[in-house]
Amino acid sequence: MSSERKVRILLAKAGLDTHVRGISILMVRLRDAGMETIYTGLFQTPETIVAAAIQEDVDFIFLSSHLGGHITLAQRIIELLKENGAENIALVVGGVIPRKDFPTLKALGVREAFLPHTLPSTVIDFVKAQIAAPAAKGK
Ligand code: B12
Repeated sequence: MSSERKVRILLAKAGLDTHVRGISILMVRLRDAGMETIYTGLFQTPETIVAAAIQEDVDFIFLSSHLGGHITLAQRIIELLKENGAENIALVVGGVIPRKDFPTLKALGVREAFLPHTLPSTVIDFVKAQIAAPAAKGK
């Protein structure tokens, strides 16, 4: 990992989904691993998430979704990233994401999706691998 700039990750919850335990644990673990984390708080929209991501100059948006809205949310977030010329920000989704939705999410442009009960260490390894391969990351 470059010592110049820490990787920056925006963690987001959208709509009426208040399942915050996973994202809270993840945020602390990412921080402990030396990454910069920004949390949006609850009840966000794709518009507020993308605006915050651009303003905070993040590398990743981590959308945590537990109530089944992940495909609609991901589609809109990716649309907004494109509209704002911010395709370099990678969208990653986790929470309660069924495996059957992975192909749809990937086709929309989601960088990676994670199944329920994914360990923070798995997510940290993923981010480190993305940083080590900047071409894959699109930056
Ligand atoms: C605890 C819980 C609640 C608590 C939430 C407390 C809180 N403030 O967080 C309460 C009781 C409030 C609740 C309410 C509801 N819940 Co609830 N809840 C759960 C439960 C049992 C556990 C979630 C949890 O905290 N897990 C522990 C954390 C640590 O794990 P995690 O969230 O999976 O996160 C880890 C990973 O997934 C990953 N991760 C998480 N997010 C992300 C994001 C990214 C980008 C990445 C990379 C990784 C990642 O990292 C985390 C750390 O390892 C789940 C069932 C389950 N087993 O998941 C149902 C569940 C999510 N709930 C469900 C439902 C339906 C509801 C209610 C609608 C019930 C109702 N009728 O009122 C409400 C909705 C409330 C709302 N507005 O959001 C359903 C959702 C169904 C679906 N998606 O199809 C589930 C799946 C239960 C079920 N089997 O039906 N719930």
